[in-house]
Amino acid sequence: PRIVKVAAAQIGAVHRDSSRDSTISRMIDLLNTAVSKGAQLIVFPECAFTTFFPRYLFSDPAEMESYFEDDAGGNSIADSKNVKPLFDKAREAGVDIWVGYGERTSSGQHFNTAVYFCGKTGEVISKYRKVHVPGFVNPPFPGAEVHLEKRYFETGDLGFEAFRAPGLIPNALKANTGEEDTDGKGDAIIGSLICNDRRWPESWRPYGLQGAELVLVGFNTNGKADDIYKPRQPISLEDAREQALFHHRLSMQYNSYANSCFSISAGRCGMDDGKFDLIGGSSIVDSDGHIIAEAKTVDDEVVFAEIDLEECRKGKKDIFNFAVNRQPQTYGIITAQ
Ligand code: CDT
Repeated sequence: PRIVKVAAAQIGAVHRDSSRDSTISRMIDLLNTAVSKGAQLIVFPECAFTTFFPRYLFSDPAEMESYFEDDAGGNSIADSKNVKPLFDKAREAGVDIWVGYGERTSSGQHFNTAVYFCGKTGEVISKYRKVHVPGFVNPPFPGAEVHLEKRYFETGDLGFEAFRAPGLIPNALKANTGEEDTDGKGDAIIGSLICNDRRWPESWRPYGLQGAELVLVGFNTNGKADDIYKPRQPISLEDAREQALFHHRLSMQYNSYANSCFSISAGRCGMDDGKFDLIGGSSIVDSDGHIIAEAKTVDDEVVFAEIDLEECRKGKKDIFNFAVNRQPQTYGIITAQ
């Protein structure tokens, strides 16, 4: 067996005027709780340090910029004074963390980004920039409270590059065949996705093709339908949440199954500013598509599981043995422009 102890650190309501410091201190509490359960890897949500700001149309550009972290590449996010205490804690505890944030590059570009930070080496070892940026550039009518991610983020330009996490768990499985990987790199093969990406099979398959055993996802998903997506028949808040949770689970479960990988999803949830409802449902899903642990609240909560990456072998060697069963010569339409 290749056992690894993992956690999703779900974060409840964070308001427009919540300070970074108060959110970071909640995240450190979550990290400590996860560590006390034995977690080696802790996944935090998308845009974890602030409220989900793309829902606002800012009249003051300085306020918009205040939600971003400056990131010149390399390890800089871990050294950024706004958020350093979280990375320092991870380093101190020797645990790996994955966390999403609004990234402002040195050339002034803005991305919806996540990094994987290795607690043992104290380094950011992977960065991912959200590819499927949903929503609008402009509100469809004045005053519409809609998702404005396309206004604030560029399309991610780093592709779907799987990576190895040094020291997390040895003996990765080879992409395609599920055989032992003897290239000497050894460690678990991991991929990153951010929120809306999880709904697209096209985001998962590149990781599956690289042999991913674990896909990490941060999300902010509305329970209440945005104005523009209002259902024809008004539905209750409870029903709206249930529908949103259904599609979240469907995406995590099917794509974990179809790529024979485990997945961990961590959500920002709860009622932001008393009116923006975000679903919980942070989860750990096995490589057969079963939910093995799921959040019970819409508040700060650690979802924990001990998983055996060896289980990925089953699908990778059998029905989803890509080398044997895929027919890529027939899939051209998927990448045609
Ligand atoms: N954060 C994020 O990507 N949320 C989207 C909502 C899309 S509604 C325009 C999601 O897919 O959950």
